[in-house]
Amino acid sequence: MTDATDNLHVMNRAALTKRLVGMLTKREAVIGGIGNSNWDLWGAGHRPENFYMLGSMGLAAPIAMGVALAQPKRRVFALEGDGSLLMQLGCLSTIAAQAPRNLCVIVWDNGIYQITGGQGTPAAASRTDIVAIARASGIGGATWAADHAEFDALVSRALTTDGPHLIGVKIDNEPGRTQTDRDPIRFRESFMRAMAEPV
Ligand SMILES: Cc1ncc(C[n+]2csc(CCOP(=O)(O)OP(=O)(O)O)c2C)c(N)n1
Repeated sequence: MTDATDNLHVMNRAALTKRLVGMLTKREAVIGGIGNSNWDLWGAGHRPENFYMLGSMGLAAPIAMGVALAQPKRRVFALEGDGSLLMQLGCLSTIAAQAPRNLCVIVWDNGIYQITGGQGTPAAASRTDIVAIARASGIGGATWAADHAEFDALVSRALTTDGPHLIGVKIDNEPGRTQTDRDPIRFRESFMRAMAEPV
């Protein structure tokens, strides 16, 4: 488990999203946050169990929490940018209080609001440690992934052990590699149909 933000490898969101999706075998739900988080989820190959938040910052983790509480047998992942999570920090306390065992939040920390022009977030230069905030909010197992191997191990842990889990990842500033179709009604309906399928 990695505590400090020192010595963290800077990784790549698109590559790690592909690794994550490649580890999913049981119709796990994945909720992509606004912009790059869901674009790279789309780029990893559309699955009906993916939901793409197309408009608002900070809603990937709350939506994922709702799905996790409603479907305790299904593992659920939220993919969220650091700026978006900072806009909705209270969700960490709510997740800790509700304690869905099947939820894992992955935070892509590039230290910028990249999609609106790269303005710095308070997480820039490690002034704000999102994993430390998550732990102080009551998500005891929150941890930074130091490198690819640790990311894989932490995803594996989230797939097999009780959470809630939160994995922080320092990422580079590569923009999302593709763009999700802007069709929220289709996504909502296909996601709801997929959630009606047993795990
Ligand atoms: C509530 C709200 N405020 C502002 C915006 C405009 N906006 C869209 S994405 C974004 C930046 C997102 O930053 P982050 O979550 O860190 O992801 P990144 O772009 O760095 O991948 C902003 C400011 C919005 N869509 N919703």
